[in-house]
Amino acid sequence: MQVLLLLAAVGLCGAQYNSNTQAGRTSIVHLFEWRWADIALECERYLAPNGFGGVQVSPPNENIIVTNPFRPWWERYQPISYKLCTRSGNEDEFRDMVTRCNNVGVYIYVDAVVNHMCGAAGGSGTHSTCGSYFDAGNENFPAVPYSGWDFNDGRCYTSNGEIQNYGDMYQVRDCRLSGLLDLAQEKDYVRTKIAEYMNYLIDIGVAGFRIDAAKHMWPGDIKAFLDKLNTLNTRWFPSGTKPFIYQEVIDLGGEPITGSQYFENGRVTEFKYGAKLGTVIRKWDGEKMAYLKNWGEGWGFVPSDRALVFVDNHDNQRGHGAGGASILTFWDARLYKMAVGFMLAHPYGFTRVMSSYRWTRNFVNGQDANDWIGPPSNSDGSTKSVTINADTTCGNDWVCEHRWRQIRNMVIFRNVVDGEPFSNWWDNDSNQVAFGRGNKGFIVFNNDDWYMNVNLQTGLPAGTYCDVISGQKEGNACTGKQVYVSGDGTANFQISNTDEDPFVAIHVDAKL
Ligand code: QV4
Ligand code: CA
Repeated sequence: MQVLLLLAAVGLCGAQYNSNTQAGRTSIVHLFEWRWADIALECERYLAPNGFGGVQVSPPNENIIVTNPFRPWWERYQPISYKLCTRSGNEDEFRDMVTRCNNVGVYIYVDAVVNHMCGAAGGSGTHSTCGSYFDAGNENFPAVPYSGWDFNDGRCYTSNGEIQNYGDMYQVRDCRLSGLLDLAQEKDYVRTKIAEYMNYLIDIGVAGFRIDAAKHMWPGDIKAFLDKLNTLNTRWFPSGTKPFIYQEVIDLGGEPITGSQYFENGRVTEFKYGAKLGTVIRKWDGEKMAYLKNWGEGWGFVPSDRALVFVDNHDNQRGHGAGGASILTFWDARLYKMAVGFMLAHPYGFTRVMSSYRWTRNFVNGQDANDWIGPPSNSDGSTKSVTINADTTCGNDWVCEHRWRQIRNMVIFRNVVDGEPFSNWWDNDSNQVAFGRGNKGFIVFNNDDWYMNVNLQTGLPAGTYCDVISGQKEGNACTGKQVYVSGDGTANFQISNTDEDPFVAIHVDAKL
């Protein structure tokens, strides 16, 4: 009995690593800067029918309005209060989105910006997305309320109050990140305000959180506010379910702050993943796909069940944050599809797909001077809706990578092979590689500069399979290439290095 009580207690306080996605749904998509009304529609018309498990939404809480430059995307990382109104919509629209997405089994993950408030130079007034008054210079945010006592100034010892040296973990946690007013999470009052905000969202029905700038908070302080959280809304989730937590900790090695310091709270973003995969697929630094044989922990990544993985994110697709030039994005579509395909086929980590908007880049000395440009918007700054073209792609400069056939079909592939082991690896000691997932799926890449023609053991039952990259199964036919698996599980694969997409993927749900 005592043991049972103890286990129950551990269960209630313990960290949340499970994504809370429905069984058979294994990925989430970040619908960066989308309006709540558009996300609700997308859950119903596209994400649910195609097996997506959830959506990471942009920060829903009130933020500063920045007009110079005009309405940059990053103004949403400068909170003014925890009221739910932003360019994505108001509280009613947020509630409607959560309800409608949850009702079709696609869950909502909120980007929680709780390390800081707006920048110190944010001024005073009501230039905020719900019109709440604030005074950044005096650290006064009456709509929370937070006042000067609630910030870390007394704990930061750098000359200008900024983080100056990432080699000093005290600075990184207690000083200002890019001038952003740094909240004192060691105060119970601040912990309580953060937990009240998160609980408000939990009660509406969200399934988890990305913890923004987790690296800039002490793991124990994060634990303290997470311990105050409710379990999820029982209208959609089993009673006692804890929110999924993934913490943004950029750990590329070489700093005192590591991802593993945050495991007690939940998963961490594994930034080495996209940086390395981009390097390999670009064939930089002498890398080749054959080296991916031991991808995952073998590359020095955090354990698979502690990792949230992605090829690119909203920061490093435009040169912010970490990863550098190797990061693949929709701008390099051919290589990007291969990278996302590899990620979704490989068992390592919990996967997040990026969905972006297009902007006009302006490279000055290798840096994009337009890295600030916000979402497609009207002249009054309001965000444009996501229109859907006849061919199912998106209009109004929304890229909708998650709707690209190759990516969408690999999201489905990952669902089909869920739980199956990494198997039947093959490589040519160069950039032609293949691997399977038990007897459910198989994928083959040709990233060399010559034709590929090989017979490989797939592990799959005999039959004719539709390649889900060049097409898919529709009715009783394939719209793209076909692959014939013989009785011994082998199949012939021919992939030209000049193919639009030089990779092939088959799985048991796309068998004729
Ligand atoms: C400017 C100067 C500062 C000066 C300050 C004075 O540059 O030197 O001290 O004014 O007030 C914006 C501007 C930045 C400006 C700052 C404050 O870009 O120039 O400082 O506002 O006004 C996003 C953007 C940032 C942006 C921030 C807030 O990337 O450029 O800053 O939003 O609007 C590290 C962290 C990691 C972080 C990553 C980008 O470890 O946690 O950098 N990633 C997350 C988010 C990211 C977000 C933040 C954290 C902050 O993913 O999108 O930053 O919430 O690696
Ligand atoms: Ca901090």
